[in-house]
Amino acid sequence: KASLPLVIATWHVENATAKAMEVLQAGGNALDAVEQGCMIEEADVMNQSVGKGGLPDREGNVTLDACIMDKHGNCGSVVYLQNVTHAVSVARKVMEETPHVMLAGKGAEQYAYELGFKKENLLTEASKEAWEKWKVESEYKPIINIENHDTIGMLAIDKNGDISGACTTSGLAYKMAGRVGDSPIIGSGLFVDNEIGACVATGLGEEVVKTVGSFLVVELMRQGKSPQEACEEAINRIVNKPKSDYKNFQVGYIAVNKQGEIGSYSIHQWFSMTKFQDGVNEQIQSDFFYK
Ligand code: SD4
Repeated sequence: KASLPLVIATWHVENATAKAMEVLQAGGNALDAVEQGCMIEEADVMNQSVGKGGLPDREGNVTLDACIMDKHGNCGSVVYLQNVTHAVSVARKVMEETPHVMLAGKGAEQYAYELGFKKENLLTEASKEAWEKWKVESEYKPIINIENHDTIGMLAIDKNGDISGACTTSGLAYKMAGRVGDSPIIGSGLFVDNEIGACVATGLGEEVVKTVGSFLVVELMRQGKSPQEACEEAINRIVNKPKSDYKNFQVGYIAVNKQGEIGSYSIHQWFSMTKFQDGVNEQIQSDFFYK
């Protein structure tokens, strides 16, 4: 039996998994752990794909997508949230304090201010400069593994064996204004079923949405596949589509099951997962499809 608690996250985010583990070690539950873990990346201005410092859309707006899901199957999400760093915390409030699952744009922002979240300019000088440079050619194409760490998706199992997950992102750099990705869409960017396991996605959100990727991975685990097999099958669904353009985009999944077994798989090389278990906080390179 796997040793608990356990935290896994997309990409190379050891500070975030360390925070989550600290919460778990202090007796916190998996929900608190994933929220606080994700907040580390949201506040990190060096991470240009999450929260403050995120790369803007093609008109210069930084817009955030995030969601969270607990052991009871409750979920909350925010889409197209502007001027508030901790999108994952607003998503948690949507889950816990409102009769709704999803708040978008101005309404989500207004709700955040009512809760006492601070209004902040999320476009840092570095991200503004990158955008201005991009504008010269304004060529839009998905960039594979644009950074070594990216959207953060995190899954945790606490010492009681209960699972929660969260996901937060500024979405694709230079997306069209108004674009929403997979990350705040329950079942696509994230899915948690405390009986079975959980999955979170990263990469080109459009492709994840089209295959309802995270729900698919959890359902495959329900049918008996290991987390690794389930992630591989979900990637296969994308790359095996007739006319799939998979050579030009990345998608990666990480998953955990109720037994604490983990898996990860991506289309292209250099996707990684960070795992914190038994006192070891390590980056694990993911196996991948396109060799
Ligand atoms: C999106 N899935 O908005 C996110 C972006 C991402 O690695 O994960 N990038 O489509």
